[in-house]
Amino acid sequence: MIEIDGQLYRFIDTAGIRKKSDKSSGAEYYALLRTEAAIYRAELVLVVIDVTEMISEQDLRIINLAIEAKKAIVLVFNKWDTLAEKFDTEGRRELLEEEIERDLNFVTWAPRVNLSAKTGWHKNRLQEAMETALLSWDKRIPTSTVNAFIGRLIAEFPHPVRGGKQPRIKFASQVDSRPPKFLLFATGFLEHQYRRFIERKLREEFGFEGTPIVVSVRVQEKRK
Ligand SMILES: Nc1nc2c(ncn2[C@@H]2O[C@H](COP(=O)(O)OP(=O)(O)OP(=O)(O)O)[C@@H](O)[C@H]2O)c(=O)[nH]1
Ligand SMILES: [Mg+2]
Repeated sequence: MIEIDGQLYRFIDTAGIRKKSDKSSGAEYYALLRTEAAIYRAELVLVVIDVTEMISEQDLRIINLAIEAKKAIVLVFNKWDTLAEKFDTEGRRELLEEEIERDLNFVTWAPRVNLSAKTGWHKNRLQEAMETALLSWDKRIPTSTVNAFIGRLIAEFPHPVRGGKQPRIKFASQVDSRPPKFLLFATGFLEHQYRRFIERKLREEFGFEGTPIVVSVRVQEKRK
């Protein structure tokens, strides 16, 4: 239990999962199982990434586990002291930016905190990012607001016509939180691309920084 600014948090520390660990001992397997269990118990996952090494498959695996478990996420880039100009002779800082752009483009919604556990640099920024993510995870948008927004959106960007048919969203509502879940009632099948578009627009409008969101569609066929 750790108190930060009068707010109490329970942290679960997990064993690091290393690329070079001895697979034959099974240690890596059990570490991953325990990490998975910890993720399921948590509300928020702080994924600590070591900036002295390339973003690894393991890092991406942990992020994916957290997304699948539908938890709030903050990406913590640790050991930033090593990226100070006088130490960063090999241009690690620039490479890191490229790696982030290339490998982490599927979690652009997660806040990122650059810090150094060693020197304490920026450690005060962690709580703000955690609170942002948790607030998003908890957020509830009133149905009237969601509906009005979706109404305006589909008026401006209607679903493409397919085979003479054009599915319409008749009603939309946030049906759950932790994380936010939206249900769209449509007159026909909504294409994957269009769903993604709606999801992106919901994020733009309501700012779900730090949380996955779920968008489901229910198709209600017209009565003959
Ligand atoms: N330069 C630098 N080194 C750090 C920083 N944070 C941790 N380290 C070093 O990294 C090494 C690993 O630190 P740990 O705190 O044991 O890391 P961990 O992720 O808990 O490791 P496991 O529990 O074994 O998975 C140690 O040698 C630390 O001194 C940092 O901000 N800067
Ligand atoms: Mg440790």
